[in-house]
Amino acid sequence: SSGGNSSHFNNNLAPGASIRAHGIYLPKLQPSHTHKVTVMLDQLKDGEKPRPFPLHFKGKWDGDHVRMPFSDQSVHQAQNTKDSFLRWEEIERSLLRDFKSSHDIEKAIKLYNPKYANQWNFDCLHTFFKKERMAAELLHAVVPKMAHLALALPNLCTMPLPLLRRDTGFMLTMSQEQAACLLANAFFCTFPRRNATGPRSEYSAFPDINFNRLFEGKSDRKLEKLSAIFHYFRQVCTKMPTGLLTFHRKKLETKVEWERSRKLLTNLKVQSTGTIETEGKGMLQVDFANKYVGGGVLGNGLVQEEIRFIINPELIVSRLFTEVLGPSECLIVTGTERFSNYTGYGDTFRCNGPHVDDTPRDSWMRRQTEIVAIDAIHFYGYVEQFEQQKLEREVNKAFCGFSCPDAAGSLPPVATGNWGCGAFGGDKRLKALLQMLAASEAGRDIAYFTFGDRNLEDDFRNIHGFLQNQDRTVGEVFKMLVQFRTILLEHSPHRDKPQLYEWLMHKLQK
Ligand code: AR6
Repeated sequence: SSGGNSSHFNNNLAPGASIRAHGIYLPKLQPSHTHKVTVMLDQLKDGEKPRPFPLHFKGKWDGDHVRMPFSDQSVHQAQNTKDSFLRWEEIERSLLRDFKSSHDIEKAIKLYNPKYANQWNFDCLHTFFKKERMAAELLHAVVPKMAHLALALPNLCTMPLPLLRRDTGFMLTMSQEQAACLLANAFFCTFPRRNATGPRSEYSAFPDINFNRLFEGKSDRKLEKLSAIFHYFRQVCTKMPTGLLTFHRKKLETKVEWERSRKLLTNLKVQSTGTIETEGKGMLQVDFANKYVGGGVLGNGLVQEEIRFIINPELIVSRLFTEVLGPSECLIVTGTERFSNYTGYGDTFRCNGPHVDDTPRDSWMRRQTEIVAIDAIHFYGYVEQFEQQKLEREVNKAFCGFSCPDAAGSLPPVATGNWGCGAFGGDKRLKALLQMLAASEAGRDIAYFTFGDRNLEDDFRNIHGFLQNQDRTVGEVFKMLVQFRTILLEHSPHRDKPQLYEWLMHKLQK
């Protein structure tokens, strides 16, 4: 095919210039063999909580579904006698207590997790409640409501939740209320079989979901995270949001032959100020993910992905059912709401009060916030990034995230930035080009946020303009990247290291 991509941006739009709202046509929401919907569709009403579907729980206790804590198969063997207890009954008894201090939260959780009573510590949670100005109010007004929300699980999540397994394209649509209920259960650590660690545990290929790790140890980062988590629960326990969320595990179906692609480059807007989540409103927003989605969100991690999961906590629900991502897979989550403001990054991250999200909803009642989790390769050196296999892996991963072959209408731009170039050690200039190729192949423009890097802003804008003016194709540029490795390997250590963009411009000068 030839180029002629329709584009959202004029080349090099001035910062702040407005971009056309996208006009994607959404088909009617209906379940299929690859799309589970856990609410009653014929009774959806704007502003009203969706009703769960089916009316009564149909149990599934197997390797294809989330093992629910209220299942009658979730039992706990007493130590001395042969008696067994329904774990859910213990959970109910335990959570219907008075929470006088954070120690009662610890006691409650340990009661139905006796195996871990000596392993888990709740030091961070206790520190949080000691420091928190609103501690008393949280304990008497919010925590009991969270407990009730957790205990509503058998009535709210009546459909067995499929595990989104490796290499299966699958969609799961649920209500924000169901997500809140699942998160309340994660907070109170009720999910069975999710605590064992080690390669042979049943869920070793899944991220962890119970919150115990967030409560332990001494960590200023976790204190900030807890603050955001309680913003979320305070909000949903006061006024439950009424929208829907979709989790879509997506796999690249047809391989792109990158060297042969004749697509032209789409448009780019690059700026050194702004963030993906704020300035990228209405666009497809990239999550610089771990293959275990959410990465260290329940531990000490606090970079781009973890921050996003903490301010949009409904993203954390994906950890319940999303198996580790394979090399050409991604997870797209649509509809999550932001509940916290923040400043800083990493150690300087501060949760800065509640956030009111007024993002409009689409015809599926989802907030129009589409986030795509793509995990880059963790690199430790420069040259290896240009190995053809690795270039292909990265560009395929990005293309899996950006492409939307069935969409009618023009796709919104991709809001991204230095994907894979922080914790994962990638080279920004290379990753910018690879994402540009993936977006061009997918026919979408890019809004690229360099996160304060002014040189990158100029350099990327220049090289993109240069290539676009010459009508260079995706295939031509990709081939040049492959070639650059030879240049790197051949260059004499006594001379300056060849610079990717300079070399490209030199080679392609017409
Ligand atoms: N908007 C735009 N750019 C940003 C933003 C933002 N909100 N936040 C950061 N950046 P990093 P990775 C820029 O390190 O290298 C997590 O633990 C900033 O320049 O989060 O792909 C995951 O779970 C930053 O240096 O992504 C994975 O385990 C750069 O983006 C791992 O980190 C990269 O952000 C992924 O690491």
